[in-house]
Amino acid sequence: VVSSELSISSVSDQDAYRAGLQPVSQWKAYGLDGYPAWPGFIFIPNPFLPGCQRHWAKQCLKVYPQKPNVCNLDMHMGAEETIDLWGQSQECLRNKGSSKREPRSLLEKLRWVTLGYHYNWNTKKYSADHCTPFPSDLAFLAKQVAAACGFQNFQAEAGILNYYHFDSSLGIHVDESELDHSQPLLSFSFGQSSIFLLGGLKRDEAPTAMFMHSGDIMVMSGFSRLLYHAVPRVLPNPEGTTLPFCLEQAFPSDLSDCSVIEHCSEEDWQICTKYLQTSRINVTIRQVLAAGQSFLDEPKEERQWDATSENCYHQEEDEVKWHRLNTDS
Ligand SMILES: O=C(O)CCC(=O)C(=O)O
Repeated sequence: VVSSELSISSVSDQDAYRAGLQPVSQWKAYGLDGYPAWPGFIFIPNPFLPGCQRHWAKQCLKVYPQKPNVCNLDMHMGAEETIDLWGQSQECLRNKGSSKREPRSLLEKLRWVTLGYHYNWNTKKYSADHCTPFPSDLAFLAKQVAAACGFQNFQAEAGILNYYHFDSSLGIHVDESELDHSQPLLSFSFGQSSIFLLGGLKRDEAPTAMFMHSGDIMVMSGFSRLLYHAVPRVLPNPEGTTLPFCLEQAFPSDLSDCSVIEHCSEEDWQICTKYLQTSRINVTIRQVLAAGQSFLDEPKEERQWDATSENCYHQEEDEVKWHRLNTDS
């Protein structure tokens, strides 16, 4: 692991604060020995201000799953049934004990949400005719992080939110559907921890394993933008507590009006706590098109959004086939 330089002067302390982040001068950033330093892979251990992760975790559970955003449940439920996942799940989550046999709330059945240009899991493409407004608070957060990593012109155009439980994993893949690979892919994690595997340009190259904890940010750019990667394991946070300490910290009492961080009520936070004590949320944010670029004309049938599929690279524990891990062990 090697230290990585950040572009401290690209983000004012006020803009960092507005996004719920520490001043960039206080962040730590690391790269991996043997990988190009910039543009490359950058790991930033939790740079959020105390209490501010709560806002992002709550948005991922209460706000971003709402229409017009798209989620896996839309694939086999009617539109009116998925309108208010939060409202429909509150009671169930609030009363949840520790038994695995209790019925799962809709929020616990959520596997992914897409934002902006909605990723089509079947065609593995984005298209101009399936796009909804990207949440402005998340776009603002992404802009600050990208700028701190040296990407001043990053535009948040697509987001994929992955919702994990202790038995979930994410299969090996490359994020190559975006048409502009010169912009980074930003990844934010909240809740329980995970193991992240960063592989090579070829599927069978030995990966580097690293922990990702709540609040950690990962930036894949340059050479590492098209590296294979996967999440084979979700783990309880290393502090051994219900929630990691950084999520227990109370909201700052002095949030100014210009902040995109909103106060999270105790009632809402109790629901989030119930969810996050056994779950991890990962948000990846991508720029799809280069400035001035448009989607190339594609055959009509490929452009149509297939609402029947739930395909994605999520896997249940029993299905995971770890070619590398199997052959290594
Ligand atoms: O959950 C993670 O940490 C990785 C997510 C990811 O690889 C993706 O959404 O493409």
